[in-house]
Amino acid sequence: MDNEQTYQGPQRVFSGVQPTGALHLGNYLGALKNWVDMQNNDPGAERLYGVVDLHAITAGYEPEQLARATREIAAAYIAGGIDPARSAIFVQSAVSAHSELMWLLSSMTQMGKLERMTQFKDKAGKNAERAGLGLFAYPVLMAADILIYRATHVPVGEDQKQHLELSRDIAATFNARYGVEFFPQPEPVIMGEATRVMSLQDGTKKMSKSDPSEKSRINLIDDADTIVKKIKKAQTDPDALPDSVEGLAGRAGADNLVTIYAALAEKTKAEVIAEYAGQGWGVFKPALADLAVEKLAPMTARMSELMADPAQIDAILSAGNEKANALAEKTVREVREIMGFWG
Ligand code: AQP
Repeated sequence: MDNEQTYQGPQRVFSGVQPTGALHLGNYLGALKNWVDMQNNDPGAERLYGVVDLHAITAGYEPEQLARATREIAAAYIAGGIDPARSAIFVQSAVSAHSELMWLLSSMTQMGKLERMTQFKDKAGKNAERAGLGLFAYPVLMAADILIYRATHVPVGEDQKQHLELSRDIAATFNARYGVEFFPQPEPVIMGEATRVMSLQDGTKKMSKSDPSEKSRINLIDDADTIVKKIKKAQTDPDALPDSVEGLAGRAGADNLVTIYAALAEKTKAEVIAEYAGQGWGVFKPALADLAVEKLAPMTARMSELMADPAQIDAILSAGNEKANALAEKTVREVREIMGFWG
C-alpha cells in the first residue's frame, strides 16, 4: 500500500472561513492577515485555504446567496494577499472527501467531548434540543477539513482553539486505534495582537458575522464613510487612554480599539499606548478610522474588481479544487485502507 504511515512531507497549512456573510475585521486580523504573513515568510510550506461552505449551512442561510457569498470570501482571500499561485483557494463542498472523512472520524468522536464545545453552547443557546445535528457535529467536520490534508499548521483566531484541540484529539485517537502514525498533530497558529477582535458595540462579545447589529463590526466591503461612522459610534468609556497596557484592564471597549489599532499598524499595544497615553477618544477614534480606511480601502477596491468578474474567481476556485481533490482523495483512500474497508 502506498500510504505514508508516518507523515514526512512538507509543512502543510490549512485554514478556512465559512461563507456566512461578509468578512469582517476580526476574520481579517485573526485569520486572513496571518495566512498572508505565513505565505510570504515560509515559501517551503504547502498551503490550502478553503471557503468552508458545508459549515455555512449549519445555521439558517439563504440558498440563493450561498454561491455569491462563497465567491465573495474567495475574493477577500485574494484581495487580502493570498496568491493563488502559491496557495490553493478552493471550495469545501467541491471536495467530497471532507464529508467522507467526517463520517469516518465521527465513529471515534465521543458525544461528551462535542457537548463541551463552547461554540455549540453559544450558537445553540437555550434551545440545544432543537439545534441541528450539523451544528453539533461541526467540530468533527472541522477536524476532517484539517486532517484530510494532514495539515501540520492551522492559523486561526482564539475562538477556534477549542475546536483545534478536538482535532488533535481525534487525530491521536485514530493513530492509537489503528496503530499508525498517520495523522500529524495539527498545530494551532494563533498570532498577532488581535487574536480575538471584539464587537464595536459590546467589548465583551466577539465580533461576528452573525451579530444582528451591523454597527458591531467593520466589514471588508464597508466604504470609508461607513468605517468612520462605525468607529465613531464604537463603545468606549469616559476616561482618556491610560499610560500603560495594564490600565486597559476592565475597559473592554477601550482595550478592543487599542488592539485593533495595534494589529492594523503592526505595532504592539504598548507602542500604541505610548503614543496615545492621556489622549481622549476624540483624538484616538479619528486616528483609528484613518488607519482602518488606509489599510482596508485597497482591499475593498480589489474585492469589487474581482466580484465584477465572477468567471475569474471561478477559474481560481476550479484550479484550487483540483489540487485539493488530489490531496484529499489520496488521504481518504489511505484511511479506508487503514480502517479495513473492502476494496
Ligand atoms: N472576532 C474575531 N477575532 C479574531 N478572529 C476571528 N475569527 C472569527 N471571528 C474572529 C477567525 O476567523 C476565521 C474564520 O471564522 P469563521 O467565519 O469560519 O467562523 P467564526 O469563527 O464562527 O466567525 P464568525 O464571524 O463568528 O462567523 P459566524 O458569525 O458565522 O459564526 C477563524 O480562524 C476564526 O478564528
